[in-house]
Amino acid sequence: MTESAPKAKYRSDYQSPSHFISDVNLTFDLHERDTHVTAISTVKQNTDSTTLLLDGEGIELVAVHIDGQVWSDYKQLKSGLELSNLPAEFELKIENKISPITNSALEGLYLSDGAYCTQCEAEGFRRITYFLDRPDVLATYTTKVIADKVAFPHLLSNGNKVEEGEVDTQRHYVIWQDPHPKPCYLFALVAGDFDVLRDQYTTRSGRKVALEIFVDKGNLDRANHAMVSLINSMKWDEERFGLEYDLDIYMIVAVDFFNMGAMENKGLNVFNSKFVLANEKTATDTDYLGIEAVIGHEYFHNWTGNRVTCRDWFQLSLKEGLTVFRDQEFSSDLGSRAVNRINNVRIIRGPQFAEDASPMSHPIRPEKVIEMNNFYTLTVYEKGSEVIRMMHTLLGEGKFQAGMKLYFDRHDGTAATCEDFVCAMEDASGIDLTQFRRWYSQSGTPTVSVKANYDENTKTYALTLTQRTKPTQDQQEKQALHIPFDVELYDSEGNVLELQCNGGAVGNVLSFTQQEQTFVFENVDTEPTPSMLREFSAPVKLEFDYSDEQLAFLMIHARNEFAKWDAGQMLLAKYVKSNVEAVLNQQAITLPELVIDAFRGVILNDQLDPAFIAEVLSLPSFNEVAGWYDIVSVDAVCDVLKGVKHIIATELKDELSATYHSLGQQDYSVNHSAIAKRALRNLCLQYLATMEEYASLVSNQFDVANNMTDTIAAMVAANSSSLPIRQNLMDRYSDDWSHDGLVMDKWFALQGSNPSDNALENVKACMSHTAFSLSNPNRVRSLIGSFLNMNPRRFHDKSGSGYQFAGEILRSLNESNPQVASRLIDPLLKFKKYDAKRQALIIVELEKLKAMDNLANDLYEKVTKALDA
Ligand code: B3K
Ligand code: ZN
Repeated sequence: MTESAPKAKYRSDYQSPSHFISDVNLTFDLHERDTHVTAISTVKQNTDSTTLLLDGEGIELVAVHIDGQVWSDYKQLKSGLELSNLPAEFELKIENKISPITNSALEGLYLSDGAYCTQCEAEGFRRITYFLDRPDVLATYTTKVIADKVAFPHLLSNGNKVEEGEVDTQRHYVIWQDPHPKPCYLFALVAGDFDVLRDQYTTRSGRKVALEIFVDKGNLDRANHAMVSLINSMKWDEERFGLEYDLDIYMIVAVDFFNMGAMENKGLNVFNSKFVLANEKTATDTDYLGIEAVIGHEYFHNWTGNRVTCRDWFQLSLKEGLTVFRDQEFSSDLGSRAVNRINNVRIIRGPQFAEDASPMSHPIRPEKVIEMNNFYTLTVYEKGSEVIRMMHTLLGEGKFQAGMKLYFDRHDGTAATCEDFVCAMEDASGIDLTQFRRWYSQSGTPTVSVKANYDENTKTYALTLTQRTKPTQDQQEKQALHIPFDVELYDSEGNVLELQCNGGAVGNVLSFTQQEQTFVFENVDTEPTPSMLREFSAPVKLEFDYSDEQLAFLMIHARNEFAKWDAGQMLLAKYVKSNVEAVLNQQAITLPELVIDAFRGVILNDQLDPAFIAEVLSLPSFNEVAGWYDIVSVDAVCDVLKGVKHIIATELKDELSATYHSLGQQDYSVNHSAIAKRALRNLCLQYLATMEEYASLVSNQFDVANNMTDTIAAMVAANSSSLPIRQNLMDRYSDDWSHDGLVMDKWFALQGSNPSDNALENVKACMSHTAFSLSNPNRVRSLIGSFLNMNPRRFHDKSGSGYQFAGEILRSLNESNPQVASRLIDPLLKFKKYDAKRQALIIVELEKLKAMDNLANDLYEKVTKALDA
């Protein structure tokens, strides 16, 4: 373990900074090993302290000047620089050196395939220079970048370009000025040799904005979709939120080495190339939709995150939850609302619920943090977005937008808190959100159990709701939450009943605020079928004893697609659970005719969107199913998911095959209807591939595919059904694409999730593939991440070989890139979900990590939480 244990920070300890910095003048003289940074800041005392503690990590101090004079009254500490006896206002000049080429953690200034780039959120700026690296210190930035002319023709930073010129015959410079005050986490610098895709956008009020997307040389033909998505985002934010862009230029740079998806630096987004580059040969429909969502997300941060930022990092969900909500709405307005909602709900019900139940469980606004990078979580982002969505449901679009407007009126240009946001929503709407605020402070997943009672004499239908949140590791006591509970009642003909309570009509969204609460609906002539938690109106687990007939009924009659899908999922869940029991008792896996017929009805319904049908026919993932159990029987669940898939395939063979053949398309285009057809056709292929007789359909699709979506669908089918042609398809793909890491990521992911016995040896062998590198986060996530997260059978092999492999990789990444290591470790933290033997094997690996003398804070925080549990 580390010599002195890392210290946690608490939300309750927030204090405003001792000093503010109003503007910064930065100069970067770029050299691989020896970049010289000069930072001249205007500093003003904010408290009575004459001491200023600047953050700094891994940097070499060269000189300190105050008001032009050499300053020697300072101490260099492990985590920064302490300046003492300072005047009330002064100009601070710091000179220091950094070494981008040895920066493998990809935080601060580093090299990505020869191009300089930065990543400062959350606390990376302190690896660039000594600074008040906290989001409530907002300054205007002027940045001069100097580098070799030939190797780095493009020198970029935030804001507008104000000057450029030559330093000498070899080196040139550019000066950028960002007029908008920002925290240092939004600072960015890029220097490299790129191809540039250019366009222009004119905002609603007439501002002309230059749009530039920088990609590696030769990749220009893969940048169009990103540009279209950017323009769509700018337009959508004006139309739906009334928000316009505020600079004359918007730049996006795609880099291959990046720890996450993208970063919203003011005016200069840096993106993982995965979320920029796409053409039909290299990218799937899912990639295209991912690009649209991430381009939108980063663009929307310009207002929710940049113009109004976070006071401290505990408030992260203020910008992330809200911006995820905005990007989900963007994708839903542009594409299929139902399909988007389904996919977002799958994330909550699968990995987010799992996080809520894990040793890392935390509220969307955490109380205690050791390493901030560990809190860019599904809880803060996705559950955070659900919390915003619940407010939207309670207020309605009109009042919600009034709340947004008030929020910007009050907080534009400042650093705000989650409380500020809720206050704005409350003040603009007049709706009391006092109890609702508990969603910000309470962790864990509530379960809502419902009991129904129909009284024929009084013609009333009563729903009694109880809510309970299990204790979580971080919080034992749980309180009742304000849950918007959206409900509809159907008569036996499938007509929707108007809801009436206490003699008057009521809306569909019930405010469920107590531990137990009964809602009595009047004038209900016959016993109705309830459709509940419609649109997943709150991030909770629903328990209700539906009969198979009621669920099949809702799959047909529910008015909205999400409710139909959800009924289908509940029906599947019942039979996944009962079959797990059966398998554990050595009985056969079965599905009743009613279930088969219900799904047959959906596949044959030509009124439904094919993309939606594909969602209805998709089984829950292993990880989602695992969440239904305290201790999960890995092999039984895998057997059941495979068995149920096979039964549906054999029973619906004719319908699946006919649908497959009816949905072929000559040309490839990326629009909702074309994507929807491919989605359903490829879903049919996945089912058909479970039957030997259809192996040739898979290889034929691979042979004739004119786009990556169809190619990958064939490979996924061959991989998951372990078809004999699998190896041949894998080899041909690798022959075509070994030169392109991004395209090879799909191949690596298939290797990682390969269900066959020798998957682990193959994964190890793949680490020597020319396209693989442990220093590239995308490669690591594709190959190793998919083995840990998407290959339950092999990762949880009883021998412990999967866990040992994970341990080895984690020990290596702990040194080179702790952030990537910390993401990868998550499945190991959940060891309590497995049997005693597996638990013991995982604990061995966690203990080995804990014993390392250079364990990074990122892993320290997670490993100790898991072992303390
Ligand atoms: N704000 C960044 C995430 C930064 C992660 C730091 N470890 C991307 C985003 O959410 O848009
Ligand atoms: Zn974000």
